[in-house]
Amino acid sequence: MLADVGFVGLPSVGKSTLLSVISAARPKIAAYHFTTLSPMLGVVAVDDGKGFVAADIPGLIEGASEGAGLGFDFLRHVDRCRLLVHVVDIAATEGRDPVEDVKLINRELEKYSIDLASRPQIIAANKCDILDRETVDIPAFERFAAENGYEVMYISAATGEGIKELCRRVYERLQTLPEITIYEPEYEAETTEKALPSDITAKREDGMWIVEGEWLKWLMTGINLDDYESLTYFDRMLRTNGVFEKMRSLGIKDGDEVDLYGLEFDFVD
Ligand SMILES: Nc1nc2c(ncn2[C@@H]2O[C@H](COP(=O)(O)OP(=O)(O)OP(=O)(O)O)[C@@H](O)[C@H]2O)c(=O)[nH]1
Ligand SMILES: [Mg+2]
Repeated sequence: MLADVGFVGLPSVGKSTLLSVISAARPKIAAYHFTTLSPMLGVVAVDDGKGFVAADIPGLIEGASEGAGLGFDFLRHVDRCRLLVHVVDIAATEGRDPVEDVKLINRELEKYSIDLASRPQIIAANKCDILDRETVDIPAFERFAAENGYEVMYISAATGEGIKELCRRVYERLQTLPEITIYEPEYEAETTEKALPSDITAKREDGMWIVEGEWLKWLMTGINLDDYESLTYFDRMLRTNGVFEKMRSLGIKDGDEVDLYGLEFDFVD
């Protein structure tokens, strides 16, 4: 089952509470950070038989892209989501600034995948039940959202306020969004048995690293370099199979020029 919608946000903003009130899923909910350790899906029903699938994932924090907190390996669970519900603690219960929180999460998403970061977002401004308008500058939050084109819905996962409206709106938005296609060649399993991703060689010619390997060559033949999804897939394959790590161990450093069967780029792990 694939999720149509993914919940993103800092720890303890109420992502799991939200999933628990809109679906039959029973995620763990608690007042400490990183309560959710692995993604969870829920089927959300919106009036007569219509609905969508939502994925609750662990909280992201600053530096998640470098492995801080739980890192963000689980973001692949929302890779195919057509819409993100960005949950923010609008009551600033931990003394944070909701505008900065939204910016922080979006920066981390961008570091993971520009593609994922550019998916449409609805901001679910949660914990409205305990919002104190004297301490939180709501007009400033509204201005920030308007300037960035974010739709904001004020909710309380605790009292149920605004929850029905949020679900309806998510459903409506989904109707206008195309399916996400992620390029994955069908012959992957068969070929990977023959060669290992780590079997690569690197030699330096005129300041350029020439990197070669059977698995790499096989991967390259299935990639359409003009297609963004395809390149994203390629990057992910190299990353998850430890090829960047291996390249580093062969002496390749940040900023070095690399040639992979004609694909030239500056190495940045
Ligand atoms: N007052 C109030 N508290 C809420 C609301 N939503 C969630 N909470 C509380 O906030 C705390 C964190 O909620 P979770 O749903 O576990 O938060 P999360 O975003 O899933 O957190 P992680 O899994 O750690 O990323 C819990 O104590 C919830 O009871 C809300 O709308 N109002
Ligand atoms: Mg959670």
